[in-house]
Amino acid sequence: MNRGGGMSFHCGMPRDDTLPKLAAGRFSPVHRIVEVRPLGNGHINDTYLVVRELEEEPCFVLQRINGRVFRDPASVVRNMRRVTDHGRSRLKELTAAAPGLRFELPRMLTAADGRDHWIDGGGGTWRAISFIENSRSFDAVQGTEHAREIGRALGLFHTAMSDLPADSLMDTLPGFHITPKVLCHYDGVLSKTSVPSLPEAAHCCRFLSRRREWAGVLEDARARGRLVPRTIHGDPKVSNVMIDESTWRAASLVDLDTVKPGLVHYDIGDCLRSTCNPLGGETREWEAVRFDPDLCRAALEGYFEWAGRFLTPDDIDHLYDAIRLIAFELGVRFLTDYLEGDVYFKVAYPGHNLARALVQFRLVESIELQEAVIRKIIGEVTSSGLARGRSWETPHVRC
Ligand code: GN1
Ligand code: MG
Repeated sequence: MNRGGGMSFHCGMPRDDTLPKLAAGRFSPVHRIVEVRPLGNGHINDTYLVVRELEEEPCFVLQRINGRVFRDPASVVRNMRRVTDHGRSRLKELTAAAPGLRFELPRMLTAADGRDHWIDGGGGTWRAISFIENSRSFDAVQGTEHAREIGRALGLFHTAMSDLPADSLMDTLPGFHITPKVLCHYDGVLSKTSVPSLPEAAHCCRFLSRRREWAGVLEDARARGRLVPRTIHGDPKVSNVMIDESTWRAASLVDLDTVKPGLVHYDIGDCLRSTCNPLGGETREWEAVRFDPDLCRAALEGYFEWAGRFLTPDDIDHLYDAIRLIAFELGVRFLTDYLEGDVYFKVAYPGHNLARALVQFRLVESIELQEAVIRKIIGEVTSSGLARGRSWETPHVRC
C-alpha cells in the first residue's frame, strides 16, 4: 500500500481556510459561498461542508484527496464518476420497484472548467459532490434497526454495482485489503523499528503473530477462483451511511474515494466490524469492546434483502472469515501505523493508533469466541428467503 514518508497528519482543518474557500469557489463560481466548515471524522482526506446563498441545494461536500495515500488522485475522481453515474441510474430502476424507498448516491459536481476535479497551486486535488439533503450519519451504531439500514445500504450499493464490471475501475490503492500485503508492510516496519515497551503494544504484536497463517484466507480463495473481484465501496462503515431524518431509513452510502475492484467480502467484513461494535472504533475502553450478534443478524438481514440476488454459495461460505479477517486487518493497519510513527491515519493524541488497534483486535477475539453463533446467523439469514426481498413497510430506526 502507498504510504507517506515521515510526516504525520493530524485531525481538524488547516488553521487557514483560504484554500478550502478558494476550492469551493471553483465548484460554485456563481453563488456566494456563506461558509466552508470541516465535515466528519475521516482519517485520510480533508472534507468540508460548503454552504451557499441559494434556495435549492445550498450545501455541497468538498474534499481534498490525500495525495500521499492516493498516489493518482485523478483516477480516484474517474472511478467516482463511473460509479456515481452508473449507480445513480441503476438505483433509480431498483428503487422504482420499491415504493417509498429513497436511496441514492451523491452526484459529482463539475468545476468551472468542466472537469471533475480542481488542482490547487500546491498540487492538491479537490473534488465536490452533492450533499444528501435531510439526512445525517452517526459515528457508532444506534440499535438493531440502524444496523439493518446500514446492511441494506451496502446491499443496495452492491446490487447497483453488480453489473458494472470491476475492470472498468482503476485500482487506486494497490494492496488495499489484501491482508498478506498488509502483513508484509507490518513486517517491513517491524524490521526497522523497535516495539515500544508498553504491555499493550506487546499484546498486539503477539495477537497478530498467532493469526498470521490464516490471514491469506480470502486471497487464497480468490487465487483458486472461488471468489471473484467485483466493484466494491472500500469503506462501508457506520458513519458512511446517511440516514434519512424523517423516515430513519438509509438514504445513501457516501465516501466514494475507495471504490475499486475487489472482493465484496472486504466490504461485508468492514461493514460488520463497524456496525456490530456499539462502542465504536474510536473508544478508549477497548477491553469493553464486543461483537454484538443481534446487530450482526440485523445488518445481514438488511444486506440480503438485496444482495442475495447476485451472491454465490462460495461467496456465502466465506462470510464468516470475511467478518473476522477485516477487523483483524484493520487492527494490523493501525498497529503498523503506530509503529511507523503515525504516517497514514490522522491522529488526535499519542498512542491513538495503538488504541485503535486494541479495539479491532478485541473485536476479533469476540468474533472468534462467537464463531458458532455467527455461522448460525449467516446460515439462517442466507437460507430464510430474505434474499428474495421483503416488504418495505417494516418499522425503522430509532436513532
Ligand atoms: C480510513 O478516511 P476514512 O476514515 O474514511 C481508511 C479505511 C478504514 C477507516 C477506519 C483509504 O477511512 O480503510 O477502515 O479509516 N481509508 C483508507 O475508520 O485507508
Ligand atoms: Mg473512507
